[in-house]
Amino acid sequence: MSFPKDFLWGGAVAANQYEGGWDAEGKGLSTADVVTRGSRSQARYVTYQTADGVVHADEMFTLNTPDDAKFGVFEGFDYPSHEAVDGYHRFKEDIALFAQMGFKTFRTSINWARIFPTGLETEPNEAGLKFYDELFDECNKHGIKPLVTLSHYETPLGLTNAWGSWNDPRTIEAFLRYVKVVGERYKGKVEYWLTFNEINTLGHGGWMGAGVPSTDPQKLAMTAKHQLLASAKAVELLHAIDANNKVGNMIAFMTYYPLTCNPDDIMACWSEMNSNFFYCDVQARGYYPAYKLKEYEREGIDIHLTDEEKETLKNGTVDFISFSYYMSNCAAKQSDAAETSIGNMSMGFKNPYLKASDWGWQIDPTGLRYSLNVLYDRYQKPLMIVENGVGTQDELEEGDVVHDGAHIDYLRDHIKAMDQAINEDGVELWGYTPWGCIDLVSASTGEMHKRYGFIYVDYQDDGTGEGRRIKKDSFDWYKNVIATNGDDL
Ligand code: BGP
Repeated sequence: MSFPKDFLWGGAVAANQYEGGWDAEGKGLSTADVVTRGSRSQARYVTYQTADGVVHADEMFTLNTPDDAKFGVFEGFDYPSHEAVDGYHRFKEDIALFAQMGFKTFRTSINWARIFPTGLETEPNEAGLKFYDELFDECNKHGIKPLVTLSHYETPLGLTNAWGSWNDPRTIEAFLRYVKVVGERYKGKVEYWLTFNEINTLGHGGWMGAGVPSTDPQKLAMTAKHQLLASAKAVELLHAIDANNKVGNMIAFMTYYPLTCNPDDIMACWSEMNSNFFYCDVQARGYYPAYKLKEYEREGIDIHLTDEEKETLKNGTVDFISFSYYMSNCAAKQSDAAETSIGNMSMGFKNPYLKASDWGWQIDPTGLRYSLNVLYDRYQKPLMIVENGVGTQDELEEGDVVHDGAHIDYLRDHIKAMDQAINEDGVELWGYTPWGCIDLVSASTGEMHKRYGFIYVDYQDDGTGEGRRIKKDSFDWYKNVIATNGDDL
């Protein structure tokens, strides 16, 4: 067992799931701020009003709103991102706890709407910039390198209301204005950047990743093109601002296995894997892959890719590839025999060899080793695992203890798989930031009781609790993992 000497152990959160302070000090609304709480059986809804004055709440993943829809916050709905776990006021306490665990890096996002409240302004909001100055200073003070996602499901809502957000190419310019401001402001404080969180979720609908209230394939293809161009330009821009900057992409890697050795299932699996690879192919290789262009052609989709845009994609390839990994799934052309399996924004068939979490996500450490190899072999670029973990319902017991053995078991097995990928297979892996290192609001359900953290936060789904931070059993376990650089699991 040996991890590289300067391996970046840490943890990850996102602004909208961690900070709260939704309207603090000039912050505008982001797309996450109009998404209601859901539950395991009830999906999350997005709120908006139509010209006739009627308020609507439609399902986030299948959203197709009328053209006159204006998105906003309406009374009578519960919006979990508004308070989240109050990181906005408590980040110093939290970073001190991360430092106790020995974090080398901390992944969080900048909430774009703190800096440009509607996305349309030409001058940034100084209070928002100052907040992240303090946050990054606090990290650096403890020797923790910030790993910053520029866009993690929190596009300024003003862009959606003005012109349909990322479906419109003007959003590329708005984004680059923001990237320039934060790149220059945090020069010397932030060296590791990620462009769009899980950019491939655009394959499942436009709201979460892009604030586009549509599932129309032509619109989603244009939205994807605009984000891919913006990502490439952001890479160039951040390199120009500081040659030390390292800029990565971020994809949700949903490993698929063929359900059977039926060649039709192999092809179904290949096609599912391509939906993982497509965005990464463009961001890492600098051009649209042939299989995607043919798919667009078949479906009558035209993305009007110009020579200049091709050049932009070529010049803005990423320095490293980052991804989230939670689970694997099986693919089949069709199967009446197997049960379906849900997952991190993916659907598939159940794998009889795997167990699943309480939320049905199939647990598969070997799938992580496989994924690391597949990605490294395909792109030959350094990798970072920037999300990994299992959501559980943890109990705060008397005496302020939380026995979260399920987290420890999950993470231990996945770290072993990383070790094998590095030491037996030769994969270059820079770092590991397990998801929700402190409990936070779930992205898919908005619930508090789906917990990933090393640190328990005593907020409950009904909004009760004081937000106290309590170390779980996994806190000391992970501290020791980092102290021994992965030798003692
Ligand atoms: C990823 C997102 C995160 C995060 C995680 C866990 O898709 O990037 O924001 O929340 O999944 O998902 P959930 O919160 O739904 O359990």
